[in-house]
Amino acid sequence: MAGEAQSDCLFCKIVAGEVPATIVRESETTVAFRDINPQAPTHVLVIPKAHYPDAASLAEGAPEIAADVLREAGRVAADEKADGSGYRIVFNTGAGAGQTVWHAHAHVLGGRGLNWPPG
Ligand code: D5M
Repeated sequence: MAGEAQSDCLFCKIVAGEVPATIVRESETTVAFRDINPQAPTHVLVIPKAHYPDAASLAEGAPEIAADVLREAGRVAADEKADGSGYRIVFNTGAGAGQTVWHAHAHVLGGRGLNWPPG
């Protein structure tokens, strides 16, 4: 069923505490933790605790949780003091866009200048 934990999902395992992560924020519906391969001084992933494969399916299936993810992303940026100079929230969607984990996640990137267009 939509939103149910998947036994083969890395981020579901982080939510369950079965895989370690450096958690920086948690809410009733979300977890935020540092990316294992940071691309900027601030690089935090914000995920819904419920399993949805990407941002669009999250927004379709649980729009209130999609909003929670965005709110928490903003709070991460503020906690990290990345909100003054600007930060980016990225949802890679699909293999061609670089998505490698099929559990919706917002990358929060900041703490350095960010080029546009992205690569
Ligand atoms: O982003 C998936 C991101 O997940 C990528 O930047 C690496 C990160 N990652 C992978 N495994 C871990 C663990 N165990 N902890 C923290 N971060 C992790 P995508 O947009 O799907 O490429």
